[in-house]
Amino acid sequence: MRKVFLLFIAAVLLAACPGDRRTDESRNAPAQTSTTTRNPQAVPENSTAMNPITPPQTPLSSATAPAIDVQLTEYEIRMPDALTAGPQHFRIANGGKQTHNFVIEGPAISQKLASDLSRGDTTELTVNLPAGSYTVYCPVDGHRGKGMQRTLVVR
Ligand SMILES: [Cu+2]
Repeated sequence: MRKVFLLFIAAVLLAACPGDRRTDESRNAPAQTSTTTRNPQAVPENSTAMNPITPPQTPLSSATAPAIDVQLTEYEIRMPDALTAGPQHFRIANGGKQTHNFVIEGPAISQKLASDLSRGDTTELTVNLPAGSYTVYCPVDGHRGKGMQRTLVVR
């Protein structure tokens, strides 16, 4: 019986002492782990994730945003009436049945697609447009006189 009591007391003492140490350790441990886990996970990963994302977005948006859709049909050219001066990127699609082309003539430039667009074809043309009034038309056959001509104002 005495051995049992001694073991019981010893067990209580052992349990009490580590219990105090555990509380001391637990007070220090969570504070260290929380600060150490927050620093490497939250701050550097977010900062490194933000850095590579933002630089590609700027050149992509600046290169994609100015794209101007142009639709060529019988016998009409659908595109904006006014544009901002500077380099403009046209995405020209032949949405009609016949072959078409795209000419833009202005104070300083005259551009034409190197080859005609067959039905369903799409091509892209980048032109640096100074401010002024431009004429856009289709030079194929008599398309220009049938309606494939319009005025473009660049400011
Ligand atoms: Cu045409």
